[in-house]
Amino acid sequence: MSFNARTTCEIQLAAAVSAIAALAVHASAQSIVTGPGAGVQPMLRTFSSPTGIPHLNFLAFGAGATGGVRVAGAHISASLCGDLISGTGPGTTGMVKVFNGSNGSLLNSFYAYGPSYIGGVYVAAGDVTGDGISEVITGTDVGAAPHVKAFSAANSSEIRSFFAYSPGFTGGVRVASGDITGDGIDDIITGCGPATGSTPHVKVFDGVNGVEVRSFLAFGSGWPGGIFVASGDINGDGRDDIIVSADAGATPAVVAFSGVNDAVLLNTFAFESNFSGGVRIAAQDMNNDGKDDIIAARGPGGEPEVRILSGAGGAALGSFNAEIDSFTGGCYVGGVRYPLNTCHQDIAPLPNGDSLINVNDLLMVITNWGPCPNPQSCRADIAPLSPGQVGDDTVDVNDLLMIVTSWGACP
Ligand SMILES: [Ca+2]
Ligand SMILES: [Ca+2]
Ligand SMILES: [Ca+2]
Ligand SMILES: [Ca+2]
Repeated sequence: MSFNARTTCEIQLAAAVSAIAALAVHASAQSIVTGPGAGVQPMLRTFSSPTGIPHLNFLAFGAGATGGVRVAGAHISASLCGDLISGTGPGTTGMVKVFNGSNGSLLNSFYAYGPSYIGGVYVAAGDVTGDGISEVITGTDVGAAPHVKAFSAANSSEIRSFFAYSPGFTGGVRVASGDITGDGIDDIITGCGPATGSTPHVKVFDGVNGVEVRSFLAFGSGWPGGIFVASGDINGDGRDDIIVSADAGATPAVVAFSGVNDAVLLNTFAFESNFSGGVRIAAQDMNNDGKDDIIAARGPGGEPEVRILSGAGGAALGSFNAEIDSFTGGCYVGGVRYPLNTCHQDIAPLPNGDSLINVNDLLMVITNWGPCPNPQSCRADIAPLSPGQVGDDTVDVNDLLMIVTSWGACP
C-alpha cells in the first residue's frame, strides 16, 4: 500500500516537473529591436513580446544623427541574451555599432564604408563563418554602388565584400541573412532599393564564399520602388526561408518564399491595403511554435506601428507602437533570438536573465513586492510552482525564498 502511494506520488511529481519544464520553455523571450526612421533622435529600443513589453532604450548614435537607425538582432557576446546591431541612416558618417542585448553596453563600432561615406548603412546579422557567432552584414544606401560586406562583430575585420548588383545601380541594397542552402552556414540575402529602372530583384549569396546561388524577382518586374528582405524558417521545415516586402509607393505586400525551392509560402498585406508607406521586415519565432514569425514595421506616413504576423498562415499575433504615436517617420525592425532559459529563478536582467541567480534577481523580487500589476513585473512572481501555473500573482516572501534557495548558476 505504501509502495503504491509512493509510486502515485512519484508519478504526480514527474508530471509536475514536466509541466514546469514546459512552462519554462514558453517563458523564454524572443525579442524585437526597433530603430526610428528619419527625423528623430536615434533611439534604439527592444521589446520582449508580440504586444511590445519594453526592455531597453538608448541612443544608438549621437543625438544629432537623425537619419534613422537600421537594426538587426545578433548573437555575439557570451551572455544568454541576443545582441543588437545598428547602422546609421543617410546624412551622417556611415557607422555600425554593436551592443550587448541584455544591457545595451557597446561591444564594437566601426565605419563599414570608410569615414567619408555618409550614405546610410543597412545591417543584418548572420553566422557566415560557422563558428556560432554572428557576423555583421552591411549594404550601402541610395547613391552608392550596391556594396555588401560582412565583418567580424568582435574586431571589425572584413570577411566578405562584393557588389550584389551591377556597380552602376545606386538605389541601395537591403540585406538579410539565413541559411538558404542548408549547409548550416548563414547565407547573405539582398534586395534592391528604389531607383529608376530598379526591379524587385532578390539574390542569395553563399555565406561561405560570397558566390551567387539564387536570383529571382519577388514581384512583377515593373516595380521600381524597392524591396526589403528578411529570413527565417516560417514553415518549420528546418530551412530558412526568404521574406520580401514592398517599400513605399505600393500596397503593404509581404511575400515569403521557401528557402528550399522559392515556392511562395505566404502572400499577405502587413497593414491595411491602402497604406503605401512601405514595410520593413524581420523574422523571429515570437510565439514559440517552432515557426519563425514575420515582424513588420510601417514605413513613413502612419503611426510607428510594428505588427507580428504568424509564420504559420499570417494571422496577427500582436502589435505595438515603437515610438510615440505622433511620430510618422516609420521604423526599422530586427528579431533577437534568445536561447531557451530553463531557469525560472533567473529573472534579471529582463527579458531573459543571465543564467546566474544572484543579487540582481533578489533585488528584482524586492522592488516588485506586492500584487502583480503587469506581466513584466510579474517575472518576479515565481513561487509557488504548481502544475499549469507559475506564481500566484503576488510577489512575496515565497518568491524571495525561491531565489535564495536556488542561489548560484542556473543548472
Ligand atoms: Ca561567425
Ligand atoms: Ca548556407
Ligand atoms: Ca522553411
Ligand atoms: Ca511562430
